[in-house]
Amino acid sequence: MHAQEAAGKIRSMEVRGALRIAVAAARALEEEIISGASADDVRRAADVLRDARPTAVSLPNAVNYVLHIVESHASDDPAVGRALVLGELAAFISSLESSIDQAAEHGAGLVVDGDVILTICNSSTVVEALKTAKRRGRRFKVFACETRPRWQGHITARELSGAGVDVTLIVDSAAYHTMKTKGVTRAFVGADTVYADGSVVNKVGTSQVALAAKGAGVPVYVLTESVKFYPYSLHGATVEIEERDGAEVSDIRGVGVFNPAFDVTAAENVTSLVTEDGLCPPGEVRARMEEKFGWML
Ligand code: RUB
Repeated sequence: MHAQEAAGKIRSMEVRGALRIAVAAARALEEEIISGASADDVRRAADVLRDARPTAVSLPNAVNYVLHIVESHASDDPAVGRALVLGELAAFISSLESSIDQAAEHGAGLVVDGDVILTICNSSTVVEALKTAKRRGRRFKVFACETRPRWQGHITARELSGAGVDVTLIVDSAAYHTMKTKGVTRAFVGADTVYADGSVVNKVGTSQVALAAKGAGVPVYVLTESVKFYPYSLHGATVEIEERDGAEVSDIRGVGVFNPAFDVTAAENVTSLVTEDGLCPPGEVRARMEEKFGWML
């Protein structure tokens, strides 16, 4: 899939979820390079992809890393440079793809028999972790928030049910009540962007789930690959919170709609992040970010 087409699919949310959009963008740039695009063409394609959605930094991080690979071979002999770029790009894409399995593996390791896990939205990392735990023979239940207005929780419920996981849908506003009355033992959520202070941007409603979890004494785990770390947040930058069309929520004439797609969960409401490298308490994010993203800063 070329860059324009990939950007269109990311924009329309046919391809969605922070990790998937990062992989789709990297693959699209790989495709451009394979078809002989010049460095300028690749830069233009990168701009189009980067702008497809604003909140998940996995997208610009992946795009910028591909450009970094391209730039670092700019002075090589063209044929040699191209082969090296494609080799490094393939390794990068495969590391992105394996980071989800590794993060999911660590997430699955947290699941014990008798767990009741609440989740929101559709995080491929969370779903993969729960499927892995199921394959390992763990006995647990899942409550999935529907995730208005685009119902990504239904995708989660379908995927988990298809893997034989005991999953129950709840309306988003039932999260606290469910924690209090159904013995929820932990919340698993995904991430679109992770800030240096350990706070996390994810699907709108995640911060309410985390606040409810705090009130109910339920630990909150954020399953995230480190490609979602936002290195510029080390200097205080934040990402734009995507606001989507009000028509996704309501068509009542004369009534305005505010439809933010993401929110920020404070670090103090996160028990731990779980990355491809294992558990990462919010207080350790800054050090991990500096270590992983030195090339960008
Ligand atoms: C998806 C969403 C997911 C994260 C993590 O939002 O908020 O929780 O992207 O997903 P949208 P993953 O549906 O608006 O893209 O773990 O798959 O990267």
